[in-house]
Amino acid sequence: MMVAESPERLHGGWCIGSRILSTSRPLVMGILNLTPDSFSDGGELPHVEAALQRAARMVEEGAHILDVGGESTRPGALPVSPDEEIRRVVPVVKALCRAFSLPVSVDTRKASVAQAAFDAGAEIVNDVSGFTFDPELPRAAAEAGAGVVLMHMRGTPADMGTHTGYGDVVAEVRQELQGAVERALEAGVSPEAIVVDPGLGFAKTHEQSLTLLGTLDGLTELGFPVLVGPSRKRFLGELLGVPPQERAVGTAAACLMAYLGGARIFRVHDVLPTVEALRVGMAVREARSLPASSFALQVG
Ligand code: HH2
Repeated sequence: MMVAESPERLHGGWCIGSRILSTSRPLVMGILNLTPDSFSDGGELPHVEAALQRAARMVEEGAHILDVGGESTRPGALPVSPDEEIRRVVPVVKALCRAFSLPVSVDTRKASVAQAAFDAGAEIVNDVSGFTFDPELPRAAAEAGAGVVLMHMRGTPADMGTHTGYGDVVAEVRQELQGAVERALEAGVSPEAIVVDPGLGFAKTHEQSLTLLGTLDGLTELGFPVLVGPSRKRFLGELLGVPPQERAVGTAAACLMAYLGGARIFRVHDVLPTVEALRVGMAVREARSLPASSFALQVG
């Protein structure tokens, strides 16, 4: 099935249950990893109170969405049982929904975990497998009316490093994301609920991640808002020669480049630097669209 028209252009936003998040301005998704083994922040949020404190700071810094994860997807991470993932995620989702009014997303590949998170108040499912891992997940998302992030990956976190053989990485990622979109639509997910993500670092070499970051028009053509997740990733570490906790500036730069290339949602650990970079990007875009005379008036 071809997507003839862009839901983003038609509706100007991302429909999540009963709300619409406008994508006319960039949206920042703050990462809350409730895992002992995430690549950059594993073990930092061992209890609900720590997650609430981190979330409060993210909200203050300008986050629009909070993304809660209970299973690391770093290369070689050990799989987590659904029960353990639910045990990690659900109390935090409940507490976040009580404390804040912004939408909470659950980063999971599993229908049972997503369902438990929806029951606890989550409104988005962020699936790094692009609806390839659990055949029950698309229907669970459709029935909940959830927003859906479909990320591109090949293989699993355990073996994705061996799946980087692309001819044309942009064309192939676009085509495989189109397949993910079709799985979502067939299960009854509304087109306006869908966001696509190139999956930076997932079955991608450093060069492939950079190519995707610089060629996002290949994905915006699909007609859905594009999310990117460069945060603290290894391709930035390779470039900058710094450890994960020192990659916030590189992350903000990557997000700004992606924003100028058409991405609209940015999944990050360090909210403030990315919010500030995006504000500069927005101001430059707005200034460019002003008539020359009004610019002269402003500076004169
Ligand atoms: N990256 C990670 C996890 N989830 N979701 C989307 N949509 N896009 C991404 O790029 C993405 C994602 C990996 O980062 P992180 O959560 O920091 O690490 P870990 O998987 O080790 O918990």
